[in-house]
Amino acid sequence: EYINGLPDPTPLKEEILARYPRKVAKKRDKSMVINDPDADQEIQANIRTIPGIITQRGCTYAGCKGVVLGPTRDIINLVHGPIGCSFYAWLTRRNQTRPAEGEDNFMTYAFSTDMQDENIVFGGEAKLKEAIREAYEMFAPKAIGIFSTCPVGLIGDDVHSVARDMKAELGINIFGFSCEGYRGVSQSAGHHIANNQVFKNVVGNNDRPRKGKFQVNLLGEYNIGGDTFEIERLFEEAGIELLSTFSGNSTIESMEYSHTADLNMVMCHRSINYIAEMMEEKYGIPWIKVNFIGAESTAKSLKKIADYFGDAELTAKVDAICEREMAKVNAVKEAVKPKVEGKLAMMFVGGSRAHHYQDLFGELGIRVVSAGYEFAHRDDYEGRKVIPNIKIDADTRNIEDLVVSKDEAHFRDDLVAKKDSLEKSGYKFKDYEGMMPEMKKNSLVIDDVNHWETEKLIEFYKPDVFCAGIKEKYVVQKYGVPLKQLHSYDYGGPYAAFEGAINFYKEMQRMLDTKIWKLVDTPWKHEPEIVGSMTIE
Ligand code: CFM
Ligand code: HCA
Repeated sequence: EYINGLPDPTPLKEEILARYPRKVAKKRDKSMVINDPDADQEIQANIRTIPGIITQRGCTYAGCKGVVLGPTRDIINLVHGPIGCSFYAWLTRRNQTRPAEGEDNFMTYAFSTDMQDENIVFGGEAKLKEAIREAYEMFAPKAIGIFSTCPVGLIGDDVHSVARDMKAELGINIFGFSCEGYRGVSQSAGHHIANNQVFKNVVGNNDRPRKGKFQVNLLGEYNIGGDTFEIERLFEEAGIELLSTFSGNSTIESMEYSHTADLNMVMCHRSINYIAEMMEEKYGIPWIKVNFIGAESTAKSLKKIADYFGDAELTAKVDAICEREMAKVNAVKEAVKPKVEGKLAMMFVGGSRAHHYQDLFGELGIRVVSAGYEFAHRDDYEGRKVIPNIKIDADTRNIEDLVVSKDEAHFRDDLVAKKDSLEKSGYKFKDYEGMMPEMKKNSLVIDDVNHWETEKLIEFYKPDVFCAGIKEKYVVQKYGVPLKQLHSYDYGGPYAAFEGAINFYKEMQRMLDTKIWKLVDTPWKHEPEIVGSMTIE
């Protein structure tokens, strides 16, 4: 049965829940929502994955070392732990960088203390100090970050005291992260730890005098497949000075003076909202959400920035850029759209792209039947209300009273109701966009989807394209369904901004306008499936 152009997911959800043990079913039920954008729906998110379930999630170390600090090219990111934690995170994320002639770039290296049994038994601090000295002698970096893996916390090595000692000994900036993999329930805890330490140890260390008229930072953009380069180009043309990106194509110096910005733009809210809020609280820098995935979203985001500054010349430049670029984008879109329109897509990734990429699919008329995040929080899903926020005159405002919707906090309806009068007295409200209010009625939203549910989704919807990561890719493709990696972009990209949209349209045509996937054959299509029974309660 179709409702609103989408198949009714009720039987699918029932089938999935019926196969689980009772307690598991009760839990999963709350993380699977048949969407209704007009209703005030809640979803369960950011909770521990049920043991035994094959999750898509990663660990806290991945969120801290890989995601937030990974793209910093001139900080030596030294991992304190067994070599596997470094090896399996080595150059897998496709975050790109462009150092100027003579500038440091350590991103191609994997720095590790290579912990051995002996260090687990007798402690690894001495080895860590040696590794820091060695890295300093060989590379003379401006800064070193130390990242804790699971055993570090278990044996009690104190990376922070090592960092203090070595900072005193070597005279460079050295800081540690207690980002052991098992902390928290996913990568998300690692983002938070990374944000706190970068804010504490880096931001504000350099009061570089103002250079541009409009100075901004771009937060939560990691230059996967060159996305940041595309956005940087647009800013440059519009006369917006990008001080620092956290952390795609960044330098430590740029982060040190990032507090001199007029405005923070937040692209991936999930991974970096903490720095945005801390900068607002300490330096009075307001932040707005932007989305440069999708041509229309890019134009909208550029206009949002111009609106913020309220400068006629800037607005005119932005308008001209958008008009010129949209003409190019539309020409490709018109060619591709008829070939892919009406197809079905689903996407299960991370904590923001499963939402942002829906704009690109929407532009091509591809229907998103089901989507979800790996580790987002409720606000990333539900956030639909305007969130009141302090602006500029920070010290005359009661910040505590007004900063809402952090993590699990419920929206403050009372403040929303007072929106008009608060605005009159100088508060600025900002849109708090989320996945569910922007998805169609009757689509299926699933948090922390697991391997088995993925298979059920494919059998039920028979999607034309499935978007996820490397762990899902080949299983899905063996079903005869093409999988587009929205993490690494496979070997493609950039997909951000206008040029990125064009690249993505062409990629969708390549993947969807072909019969090749129908030819995929697998043994389980012909041989009977072995159905296991689940009896654990
Ligand atoms: Fe933000 Fe990201 Fe994402 Fe993320 Fe990630 Fe990534 Fe992602 Mo992979 S920071 S939440 S922790 S947009 S690494 S660049 S692709 S899961 S959707
Ligand atoms: C991470 C990084 C990751 C993994 C991608 C994937 C990335 O979570 O540790 O599963 O394909 O984008 O590189 O999200």
